[in-house]
Amino acid sequence: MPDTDRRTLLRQAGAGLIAATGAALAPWSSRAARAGEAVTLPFGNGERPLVAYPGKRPLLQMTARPPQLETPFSVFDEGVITPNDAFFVRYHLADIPTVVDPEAFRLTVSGHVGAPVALSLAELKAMPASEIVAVNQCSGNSRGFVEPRVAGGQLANGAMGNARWTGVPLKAVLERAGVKAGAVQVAFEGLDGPVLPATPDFAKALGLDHARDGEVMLAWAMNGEDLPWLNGYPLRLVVPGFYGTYWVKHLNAITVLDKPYEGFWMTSAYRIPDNPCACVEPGQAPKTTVPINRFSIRSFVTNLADGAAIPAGRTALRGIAFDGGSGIRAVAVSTDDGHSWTEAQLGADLGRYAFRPWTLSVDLPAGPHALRVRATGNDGATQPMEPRWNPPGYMRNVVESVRVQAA
Ligand SMILES: Nc1nc2c(c(=O)[nH]1)N[C@H]1C(S)=C(S)[C@@H](COP(=O)(O)O)O[C@H]1N2
Ligand SMILES: [Mo]
Repeated sequence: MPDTDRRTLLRQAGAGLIAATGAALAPWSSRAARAGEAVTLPFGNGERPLVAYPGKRPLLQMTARPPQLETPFSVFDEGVITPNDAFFVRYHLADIPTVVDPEAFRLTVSGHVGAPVALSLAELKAMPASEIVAVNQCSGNSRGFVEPRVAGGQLANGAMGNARWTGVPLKAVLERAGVKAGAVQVAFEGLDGPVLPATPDFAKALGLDHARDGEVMLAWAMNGEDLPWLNGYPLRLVVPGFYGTYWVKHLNAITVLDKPYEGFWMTSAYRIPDNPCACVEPGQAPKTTVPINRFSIRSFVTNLADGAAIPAGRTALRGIAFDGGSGIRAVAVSTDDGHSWTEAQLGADLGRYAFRPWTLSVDLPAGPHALRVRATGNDGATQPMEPRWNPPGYMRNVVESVRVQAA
């Protein structure tokens, strides 16, 4: 797209977010233009104001500093791609960048490399591009439903989204600097930082083989447009199938390491029990932990909300499913508490990291019903009927159930 068209588009869409000669996030005052309404999520302390940030439609605000916004669940019924203006926002540190000059921006690749490089956006965009449709999901998505309750952001199911990412494979960028023998990991840092110097800066690391798998990418575009500011403008890491914590936003520094990265966000935070279910008895602490990694498999009904009143009879159900990259083999629905399951029809396949849409018509006589949905991956993994529990409330993937009243 010619630059002038892009600017016009961004001006129309982004409420003045991107200036013609550079880019800046609108000041706080105009940022928090309230949409005025509030939503109550179905758990204790679930009241959330709907707030419209620059480039975003009104989203459920979990915190304002830093902005943490959840996608209203009805958005997932609008289409299999999550629109940029509805995509969730997660930050750890309040000092988020508010100005980026796309001409002056550099991505550095240094550490255990032959020759450190500093690449401009133009240089990155001149490399052979890659594209992938992939789900980004926060480790703590759905944490608000965890019983017994756990500490952390109390999210419903809207800390996920499915987008088409355009960028350059990390592998190609690492080759530009030349990874030296003995390298074991690659660490990633963005432009945001802590407000207090004592707070550890946000940084994540991947194993070298993973970093060079050709799928992990540095993305500058999301659904055909520049990354929204709050989703990491001008560049972010995309780690298909892995939890969002690795998808470092405003990415500006890559460091190749000859020993494992020791930073707080790898060695203390974002860790799961080191066992096949990533779970422990409620209230217990795991003996050993490992860094969180691939998504657990999930599925949802998107066209009926819990508590909906519907006409009795034939009812069309719609929804989505996804996993950590094996791809969805089947989705099934039960209307009898899991005794019997009817296989749904799978929709368009946008790739093994994308939301997979599904549809099914069911007969619902007058009365109350619980609609349960369960996906199975190509790797044979499926969803449990009972929720797993771990202290940080990560990786929830219990079979969801939607209660409806047919009349
Ligand atoms: N620079 C930076 N990148 C970050 C984070 C952050 O705090 N700072 N949070 C991570 C986490 S935990 C998640 S879930 C995703 C969320 O991506 P989104 O805000 O684009 O939805 O960003 C990741 N990348
Ligand atoms: Mo996250």
